[in-house]
Amino acid sequence: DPYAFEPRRHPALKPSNLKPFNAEPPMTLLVDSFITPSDLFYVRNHLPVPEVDEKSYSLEVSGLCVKNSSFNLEDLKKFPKYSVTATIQCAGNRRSEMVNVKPVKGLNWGQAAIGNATWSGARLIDVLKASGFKDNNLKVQHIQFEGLDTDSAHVPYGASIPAEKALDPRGDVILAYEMNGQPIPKDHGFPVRVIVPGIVGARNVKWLGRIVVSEVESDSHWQQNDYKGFSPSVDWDTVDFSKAPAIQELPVVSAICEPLEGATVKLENNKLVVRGYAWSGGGRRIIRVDVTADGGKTWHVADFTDQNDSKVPYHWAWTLWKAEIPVTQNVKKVEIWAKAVDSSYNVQPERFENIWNLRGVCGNAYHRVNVNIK
Ligand code: MTE
Ligand code: MO
Repeated sequence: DPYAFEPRRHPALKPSNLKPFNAEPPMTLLVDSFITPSDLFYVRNHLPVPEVDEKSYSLEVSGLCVKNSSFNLEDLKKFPKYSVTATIQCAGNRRSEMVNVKPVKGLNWGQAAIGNATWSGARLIDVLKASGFKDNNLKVQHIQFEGLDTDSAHVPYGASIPAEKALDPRGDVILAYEMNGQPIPKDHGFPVRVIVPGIVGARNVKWLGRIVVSEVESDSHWQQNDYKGFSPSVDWDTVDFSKAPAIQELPVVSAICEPLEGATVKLENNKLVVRGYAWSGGGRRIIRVDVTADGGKTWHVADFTDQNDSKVPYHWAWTLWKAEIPVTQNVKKVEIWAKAVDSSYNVQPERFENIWNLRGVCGNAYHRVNVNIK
């Protein structure tokens, strides 16, 4: 059984699939802490969890401008240890809302295929330099990653990121061996995973086995024929995956975590208390979250309850927010909407209709939640 090495999972995680395992935490637990506890962090596995022995673990580096090198865990721990607090989101987060427009192919994620953790490890650039890398060859365009998890034909999970992200001294790409101060849990890539802050979850390769410095993108299925966006009019008969770029930075997103859809809520001083998260890819900071409970006639600016230092150039972590919305006395039902604005003034689109795509990725329309007022 290829699934013989699956770890134990927190009972609060709600699976959308068991083999491979995919699950997300409840929304109210998600919004409770700026740092998502590791055992509540969503899990997205495409393949069985590989059994990796940390004593025999070895990371291979090869390709352009490097000499073939390998590093065991002790070697990686000798590099300066670097920590980064970064949010990781699956491209399919919120797919279940897009499905209301038209069916799509993909796991039916709610709004919790996202989490924020502190990751620690060696900088990718330090490991490349130790392999003889000198960044003076403009042929180097992509850094490819391979996982130790493989399909039944022994093909590993793989992905790549552009060289300019990988080599940016402020890009904070790390080969992490810790998550929230502990060895990375099995489900999240034990013993080593690459963390690519600001970039879609799919490129944050877990159980990292190989790094290839290259002129070209990874030829992996997940780089070439998945994790790409298309026009709402493209269907499975007309889709041409070679025509769309692979998703890297994700668009601005937010979600209401409290109250939940369909909940009956009590007002506090005639106000409705709404809490949620907001995040944008590429290190773009969240500058505002607007919330309405009257279809957009009046918008209320949410308070940020948790956000990293606003002076740093890149904002890899999410922002948690809270809004208190006055509701007129006799109103019995309201629909709450939330939308975030990032530091490039990108705003979420209003509706899923016009961003629908056949794989159900980048679902970032306004989040809408219906509640009954007690
Ligand atoms: N890395 C490997 N080796 N195998 C995988 O299946 N899934 C990717 C990425 N890295 C995956 C992987 C996807 S699609 C996502 S969204 C994130 O890991 C999920 O990370 P998590 O399970 O730690 O939340
Ligand atoms: Mo994903």
